Amino acid sequence: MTQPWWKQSVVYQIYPKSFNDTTGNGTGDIQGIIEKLDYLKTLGVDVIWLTPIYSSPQKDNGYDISDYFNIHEEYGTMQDFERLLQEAHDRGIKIIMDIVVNHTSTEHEWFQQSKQSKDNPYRDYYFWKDPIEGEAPTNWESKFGGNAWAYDADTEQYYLHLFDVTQADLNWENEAVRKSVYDMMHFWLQKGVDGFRLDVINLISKDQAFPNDYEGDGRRFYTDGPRVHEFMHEMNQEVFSKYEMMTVGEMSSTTIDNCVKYTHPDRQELDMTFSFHHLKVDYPNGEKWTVANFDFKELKKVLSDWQVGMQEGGGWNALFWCNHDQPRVVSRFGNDTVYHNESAKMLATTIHMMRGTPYIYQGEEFGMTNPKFDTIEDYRDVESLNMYEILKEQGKTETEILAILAQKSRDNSRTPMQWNDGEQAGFTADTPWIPVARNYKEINAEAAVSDENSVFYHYKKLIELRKQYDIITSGDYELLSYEDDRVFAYARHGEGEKLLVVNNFYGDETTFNVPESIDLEAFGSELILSNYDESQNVSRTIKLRPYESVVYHLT
Ligand code: TEU
Repeated sequence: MTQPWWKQSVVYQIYPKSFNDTTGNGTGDIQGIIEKLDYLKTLGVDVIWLTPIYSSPQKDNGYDISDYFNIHEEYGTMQDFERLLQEAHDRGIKIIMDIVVNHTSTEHEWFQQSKQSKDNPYRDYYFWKDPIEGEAPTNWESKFGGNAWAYDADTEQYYLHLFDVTQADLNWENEAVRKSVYDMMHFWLQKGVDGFRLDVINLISKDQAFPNDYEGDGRRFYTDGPRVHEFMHEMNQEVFSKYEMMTVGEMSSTTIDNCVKYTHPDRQELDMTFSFHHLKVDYPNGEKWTVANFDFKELKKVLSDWQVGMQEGGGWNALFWCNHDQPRVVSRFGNDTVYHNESAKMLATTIHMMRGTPYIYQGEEFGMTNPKFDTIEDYRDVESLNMYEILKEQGKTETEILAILAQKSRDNSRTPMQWNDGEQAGFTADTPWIPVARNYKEINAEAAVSDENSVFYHYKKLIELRKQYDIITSGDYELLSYEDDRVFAYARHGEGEKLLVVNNFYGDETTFNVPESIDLEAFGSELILSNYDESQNVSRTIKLRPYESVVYHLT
């Protein structure tokens, strides 16, 4: 069966601010991306996802957009962007843009107009509400801490901001807002971009009664909200359906049912979704801001529920461990010291062999780690800095807070790309906007590219395998090892063939018994991937060394 191209693709996420600085101002830029396209070509990725490069006051590193039609100065010009697109296309690499339309920066012209007066034509581009008994209209909480409504003294009303106070939520009930957004989307598609990643797109439809939430933080009144599928279908019809493109929606606190709806081809909404439940297995009782080990069984269960649920419903997953909001996976679910290479490769195999489209976040391909910052001075992220204050107010000590941030901060993934072992890891000639992680002399792209056993070549191999074995895209997923305390094993079932994927998630030796339901005698088998020099061929009992990971193709 021929698959849409985006099902057989691997996407590479670039966070431009931390990728490669060519001007020496400490911040990455578009020219810096162009310089590294050959590196990405060597890795073999099909698509680049660029996080926001539009004009922005950078309160939330570009997720606060003040002008959707221009490039943020520090990153370069529209000509630079057009060259990047051309150079990428010349190498057979596609580019998708990050579309942030749940909110704009409060410096956006629409908001500047909107706050002028109650009867300004742009007033209804945002949500403005009167105070209730002198207080905010609802008790909803901002995702970055505090109440989600901000008071404007001039017009004596509150506006809604689910994120930072400078990120005002757009009113999607207003047709003019929707029309403006679709026009902007056409602008970028007509330039030739190949698709969109849509930021928190499942939050755009709010319950218009704006109820107080006495059981939670308000999210149930806007997550996968009342009109969201209608809006997504409209967006598809007005925009996506007119181009050969891919779309991936970022879904905050969503459900399998909703993601099936977003991505089932018959419904014509989106191609695939990011969901985050597998990255909450180190949030005990849902609490992110604690130091905690991850719950391994829960990790297997959540990933497997999403694999099976989306498969049965006819939807499609985006597969990922890392992005610019998450800690580095080798520090989180692997071992970033003694078994750095083994565990980074094992984690890569675990996610890439599942059903869906894999995403690699810059630096993940050679095992970048959390930086282990030990002073608040090193942090830059608005969420981390807000939480620092909030945790302090809650009575936590400086040491406790720093330990929490070292594990949970979004800055863990935002430190500069470690290109080589030179000054500032080759990222910049000046002082980087955020410090480089201290381990750059050992962990860097140049070292990885010059070592054929590196994590880099493991990722390259995973991308090649996807092109060679259709079953990686099309096979049905089945979890084989829920009860096992160390092993995450699963099968992919195709017609007359199978993949058997067996991963030891811990630093001790262990064995795995392949369940009788897999009739090993009926198949020939080939070891197609391993993270050790010599791994055994398949047998009923598979012996595994620390973090060992093997993939067998049964035919
Ligand atoms: O993130 C949305 C989101 O809900 C998160 O992953 C967020 O970082 C988390 O809730 C914080 O605890 C997207 C972007 O990826 C993120 O960088 C932006 O800050 C956010 O939207 C607002 O645009």
